[in-house]
Parts: sequence; C-alpha cells; structure tokens
Amino acid sequence: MPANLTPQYHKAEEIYKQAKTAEERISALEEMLRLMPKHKGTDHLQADLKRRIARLRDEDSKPKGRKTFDPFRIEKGGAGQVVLLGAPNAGKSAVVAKTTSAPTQPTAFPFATQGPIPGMAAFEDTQVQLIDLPPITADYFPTGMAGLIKAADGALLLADLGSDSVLDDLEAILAALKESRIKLFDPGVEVHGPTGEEEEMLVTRLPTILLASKCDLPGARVRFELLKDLLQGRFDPMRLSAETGEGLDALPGQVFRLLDRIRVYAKEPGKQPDMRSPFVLKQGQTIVDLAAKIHRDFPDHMRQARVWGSARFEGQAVERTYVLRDKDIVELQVDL
Ligand SMILES: Nc1nc2c(ncn2[C@@H]2O[C@H](COP(=O)(O)OP(=O)(O)OP(=O)(O)O)[C@@H](O)[C@H]2O)c(=O)[nH]1
Ligand SMILES: [Mg+2]
Repeated sequence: MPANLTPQYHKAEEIYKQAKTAEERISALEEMLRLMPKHKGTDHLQADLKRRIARLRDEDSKPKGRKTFDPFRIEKGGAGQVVLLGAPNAGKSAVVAKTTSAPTQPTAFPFATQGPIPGMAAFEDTQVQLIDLPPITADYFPTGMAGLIKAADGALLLADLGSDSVLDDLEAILAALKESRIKLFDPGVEVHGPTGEEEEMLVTRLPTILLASKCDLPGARVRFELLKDLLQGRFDPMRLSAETGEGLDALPGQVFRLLDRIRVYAKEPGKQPDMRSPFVLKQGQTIVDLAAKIHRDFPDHMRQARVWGSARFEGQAVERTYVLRDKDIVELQVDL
C-alpha cells in the first residue's frame, strides 16, 4: 500500500535534513509524525520516526562534553611519564608526595586517590614525571585508566610489605592489566622481547620497577624474601619506605634509567654549552634526532657536528648518524 505522503510532510522532512541541533531535529521529526497519514501503509514509517525521536531525546539528555574531556589524559613532562600502580593503601600517594610537589598525600583509608595526580621528581639536571593513580584490584579498575597506563613510558608497581595479601594483590593487578592488554616487565630481569602472542594481541609492554613499599613495618623482611623468591625471573623488587626514606633518594635516578633516555647538551660554535637544560633523547638516537629536537629546520641545514664526551677525542667531527650517549656535549653548525 503506497504511503501517500503529502507535500507538507516532504517540507518537514526537508527541514529535518537541514537541522543543525538535536532540538531542531526532534521538533522536525515530531512535525513529520504529525503530518504523516495514519493508515496501515505507514505503520512502519511511523514506528521508525518514533524510534528516531526517542533516540535523539535520549542523547540530548546526556551531560554535554562527555566525549571530549578525559580525566585520564595527562600531558607528558620531563624525561618521561611513569605511572604508580598498586593495591589500595600500598603507599603510592606517599611515594609521589615524598618525591614531588604534587598535591597528593598518604591517607589512612583505602581507595583514597580517585584520579591521576602528576608530579615532577628531580634527578640531577632533569626531571621524571610520576603519576599517582587510584588503586587496582580484581574488582576495581577505573575506566580510562588503562589508556593512561598504555600511554605512559614506564611504571612503578608497589607491593605492600605490610600486607599479608601482598602476593595475591600483585597477581590480581597483573591479571587486570593483562585483560587490558598491558604487560609490565622488569628490563633488568626479562631479557627476551615480546612473545609472539603478545605481538599478535598488540600488547603494550611497560618497563617497570617493582617497589616493595613500607619496608619499615614489622614482618616486612620476611615478606620481602618471600616476594623475591616468588617473583624470581619476573621482577627484582626494590625495598622502599616513605616513612624512613629508605630507597627514596635513589628512586628518581632509577626511574630515569628505567626510561632508557639520555641527556645531551647543545652548544653553539664558539660558545660554552648550556649545561643547565639538557635535551632528553631516547637511547640510540643520533645527531639528526637532536637537531630535529632543537629546531625542525636544523636537520636539513646542518653543516657539521662535533661531540665532546663519547667521541674518540674531544670535539671530534661526527656523521649525522652518530649515536649519542648520556651527557654528550654536541656542537651543531647550521646554515639557515
Ligand atoms: N609504615 C609505613 N606506612 C606507610 C608507608 N607509606 C605509606 N604508608 C601509610 O599507608 C597508608 C596508605 O598510604 P597511601 O600512600 O595513601 O596509599 P595509596 O597506595 O596511595 O592508597 P590508595 O590511594 O587508596 O590507592 C597511609 O596511612 C600511609 O601513611 C611506609 O613507607 N611505611
Ligand atoms: Mg593514593
């Protein structure tokens, strides 16, 4: 049976197609529904219109800006971004509070930290970014957190030496991360690269230091030995106490080494190098990478580069593919 739609109906449909907002669309659809001849042949069309109106109303009532604001997106800073992972009360906030000036603090009750809180920890003349995070358990893994963890450059995994369930808690965290295709590994222990399965599943691998926290507490020594034994071949735990300060001073340096970065100081010909603000590069990067970091036009206009530090002799002229080392000083001669 033909629908026999009227010219008025087609006019309303035209308005609907040009509507810009959800509100305009809804009112145009309502008009179309009103103008539609009501008979058996239009049953389908009527139902379809009602569905579209309902769906638009539903979308329109949701809070605005949901899609664009992601509380778990933190701009990277310093030599690299490292996330703090651990069970509730493991001492994540205590570590971040003691090593950075981030507005976070240890709290006696669990699940205290509700969102990511970044801070910068100083290491010699550079900084590493630590991000305090909510805890992870078998039942608790806030949505959005996996994205932040995947985007990070490394992780500090805390194991609470004051807790009897420390091993179960760790396994629960590793399992929850695995669900999100995240694999933590200790680069000092695990020498092989990603497995075939990990590559196939597009698993994100994060270099990680396992921090055995609260090593000042009673029973901590026994639990530490247990942990060390049971994690052998996977992680080599490092003792830490935010209370006594044990292990805290060394932490930023360990994080820097975990990130596999180097610091390079640039100098202009005839001038002293700027030793206050190193450029941070990845291990294995070259003169060209440094040039690009200083200015995007530099790589194409470089005439000569000289290196102090890792070169065979001081001030040696090197190729643009020369691989730099930590603390090298580089002079770039550029014709712009
Ligand atoms: N004895 C001792 N207590 C600590 C240490 N670090 C943290 N604590 C205490 O443990 C409790 C939890 O510390 P937080 O740093 O808030 O733990 P968290 O991992 O951030 O906890 P959530 O935010 O709930 O995930 C607090 O009462 C801290 O004072 C430590 O090294 N030694
Ligand atoms: Mg916390």
